[in-house]
Amino acid sequence: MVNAKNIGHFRFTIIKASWNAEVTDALEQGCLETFLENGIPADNIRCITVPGSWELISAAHLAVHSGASNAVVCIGAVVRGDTPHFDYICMGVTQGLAQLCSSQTVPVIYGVLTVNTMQQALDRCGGIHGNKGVEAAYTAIEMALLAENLRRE
Ligand code: RBF
Repeated sequence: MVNAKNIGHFRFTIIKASWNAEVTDALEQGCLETFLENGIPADNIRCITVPGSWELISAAHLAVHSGASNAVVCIGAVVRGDTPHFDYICMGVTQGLAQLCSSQTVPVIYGVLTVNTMQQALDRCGGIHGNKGVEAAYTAIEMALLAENLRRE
């Protein structure tokens, strides 16, 4: 649990890619439950689905510029295949989200698994390595608090 004052006024957007849905559904669930457990009302959490991780970039851009969120969490799972697509998608998504982070003031949280095997993804969405969606939610809360505190100074 977050040891912080009232954070019930925060609004969050979770954007989930549908590719490898077995993984991303579990990440989204972990993220959503963590927000709820920490006192964020369900009405303050917007869940959006996009086709693949590549589309996280434009959806995050739209979400940030809608001005309705204290932080935006991007959730995806890119699993290495037989072609160089993995490298291009990982690089594109990472650079696209990094560029979005540095060009505006709403925190954008990177909840994208980039793994060599499906087992590695399953281990990180509720398996032996925890659920990275839960970690993404805590990161979003921490960054939303930071942004709010800095704005008040
Ligand atoms: N999207 C993912 O989120 N994870 C993947 O592992 C993934 N692998 C892909 C592999 C190939 C060969 C292609 C063409 C697309 C893949 N995508 C994946 C989808 C991609 O993020 C995007 O939705 C599409 O390329 C349409 O812009």
